[in-house]
Amino acid sequence: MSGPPTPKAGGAGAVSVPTNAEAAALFREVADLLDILGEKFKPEAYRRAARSIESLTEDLGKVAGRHELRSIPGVGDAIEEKIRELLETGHIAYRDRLVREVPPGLLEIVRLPGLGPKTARRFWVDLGVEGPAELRAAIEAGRLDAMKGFGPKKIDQIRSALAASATSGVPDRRPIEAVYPVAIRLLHALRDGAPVDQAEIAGSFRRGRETVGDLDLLVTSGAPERVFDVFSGLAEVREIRLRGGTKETVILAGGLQVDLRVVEPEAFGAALQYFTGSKDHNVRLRTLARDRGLKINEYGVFRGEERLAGRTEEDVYASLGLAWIPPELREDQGEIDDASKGALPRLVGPKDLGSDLHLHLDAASSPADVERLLSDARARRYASIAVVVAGVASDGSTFRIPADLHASIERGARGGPRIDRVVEVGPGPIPATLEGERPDFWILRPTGKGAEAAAALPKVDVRLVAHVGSGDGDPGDRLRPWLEVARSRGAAVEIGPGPERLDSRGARLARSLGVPLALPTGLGGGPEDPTLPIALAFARRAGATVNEVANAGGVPPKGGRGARPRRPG
Ligand code: DGT
Ligand code: CA
Ligand code: CA
Repeated sequence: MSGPPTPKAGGAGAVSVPTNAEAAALFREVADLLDILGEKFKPEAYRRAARSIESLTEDLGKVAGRHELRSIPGVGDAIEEKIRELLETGHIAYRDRLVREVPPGLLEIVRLPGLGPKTARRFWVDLGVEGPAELRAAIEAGRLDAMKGFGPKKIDQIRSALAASATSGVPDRRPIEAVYPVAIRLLHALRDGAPVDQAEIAGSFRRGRETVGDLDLLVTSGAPERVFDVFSGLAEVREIRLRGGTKETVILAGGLQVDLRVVEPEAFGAALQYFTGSKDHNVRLRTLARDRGLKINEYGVFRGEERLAGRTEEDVYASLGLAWIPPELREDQGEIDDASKGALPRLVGPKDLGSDLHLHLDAASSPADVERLLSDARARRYASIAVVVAGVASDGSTFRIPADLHASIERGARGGPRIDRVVEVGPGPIPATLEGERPDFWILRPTGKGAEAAAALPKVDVRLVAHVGSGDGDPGDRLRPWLEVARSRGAAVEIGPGPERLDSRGARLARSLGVPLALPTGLGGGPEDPTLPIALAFARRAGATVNEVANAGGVPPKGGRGARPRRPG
């Protein structure tokens, strides 16, 4: 999605050696630039070289070291020289010159879905268009209508591609929970329907980052072509962007880009490590390797020619003297130091969850839904679940679940788990309509009033502060008062996906203030429900251990005042 990476100079005047992927991206960029400049055969030559470089199963530097660059398909004198220049200096002067000849906006146009360099050239030459904004203006002025090859449908496509890319200056990123269902479907489609042995999702998705730019899938297979055929034939896939020997890039119906790479089993762990990133984490790892006289890349960890590790991630980290680092921590925030000292936290995991503190039913829910929650909870061996039976809505009005649901909750849980009944209130006095409620515990949610109003809430047993979002930007000032309320009440704060929960930054702040986290469990949601996996990812990114999660690690305390004498069976 972002442009070709520019190799950065490493520390102490050293040139950071570009990866094969970086080199290929640069040559592909050269091809695009030449196309825009109207060159005839050269662009295809550079693209061919880029494809070959991408399909190499070893480092370009290694091939160069053996003086065998010319054996790479598509690499002749001119390209060999540029590869050497790139490896030695981190730059290709020819590429830099071409960049100066072409208006930068044209490369942005090239990167829009459905558009290529030849089309960008036509906009430039025929219409004088030099960037996305001018292209948008040209479309609105009807100047494309007269151009050959641009029917109304094509023009509409370009218009929406422009609109999608224009929402902000930064590349289009999506909330991870929005990407989760399709990511899981793609993974399972590969595991079940393609000749793959191992298959994993890498990249920011695996790190549980709040937003995802594109998806990175990794598989091992003896038949890459068949894997690509299966993959690009999936219903979710709208178009194939690029297919090489070991990599395919597709665009999904919703516009999301997915990179699928086939790697050797001996290198699967190294590739998984490399493509999980983050880039900053990888850069630090490379430095550490170099300090130890080793080299790490997407094929393994090497001493000279000898591969010390590559098959599993554990081996890769171990060969550098490190404990395996959970992907959620790989952001270069001190985790490599911790791993070298054996000081990584034992992060909370899915098996640690033991109860649910916050389930909602609504007017459309039926007793069968209550049953489904219970049977899911049983399958997960939860000790209890909590259902909101009444409360104050975000608009200040009060609600109560229908009588038949009440009845089924009363009847429910014969064979466990316990059902806690919960009432949600805002800060301030309890509304008259809810005064008679005697729930097992209370949830506090902000309802327009500030956190200071919580002082007026009677001393009821508030066990959770929920429906508080991190919002955009620095969550600190807005969150702190609510977290103080949670702490003073002995309540946990809910984290997880969506605007009404804390993300990993909010979770980190909560931890730093000693406020326990509560994870929504997504009971009843099915295998594609992102709620629990993403909540866990955020908790783990925040460094949370099992002791810091209110609904993890053993049986939760029984309901407070008003608890009925009912036990799990
Ligand atoms: P995203 O897609 O923007 O949400 O973030 P990531 O982290 O998934 O980044 P992406 O998809 O560009 O690449 C996946 C990982 O692969 C990244 O975290 C580190 C590694 N990687 C990919 N391309 C490069 C590269 O050109 N240089 C370096 N050093 N690492 C790379
Ligand atoms: Ca990615
Ligand atoms: Ca990617």
